Amino acid sequence: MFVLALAAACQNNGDIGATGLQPDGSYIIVGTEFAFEPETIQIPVNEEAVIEFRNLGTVDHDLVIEEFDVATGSMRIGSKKTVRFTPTVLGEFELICSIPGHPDAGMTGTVVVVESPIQAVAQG
Ligand SMILES: [Cu+2]
Repeated sequence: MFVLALAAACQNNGDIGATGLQPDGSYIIVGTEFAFEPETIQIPVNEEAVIEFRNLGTVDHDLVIEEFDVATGSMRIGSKKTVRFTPTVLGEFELICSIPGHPDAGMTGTVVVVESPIQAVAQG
């Protein structure tokens, strides 16, 4: 049972490409109705974080991390945008799609700022 579930999860991951931490140290976050993939990312403190947000949904979405003044603005279907910021505090911070109704529908996530260096976690 567990193996089957894992295989299904990897297959889904393949459909939208590899999200989360990339080999170059940047991150990819995908937005759909109504969720972020991955829902949680870990980034090292005092290092520039580079996050590419891709809207792979069927309506407009955005990505906002209020704590770090990050906001992509409303993003059209199929578009992507890269944001950069340097966190200087440790902790867990909310990441949301600020379009009305979307956070309540589940478009929220968490940015965890940790001591660097962090270990790459295998995806999928
Ligand atoms: Cu949204």
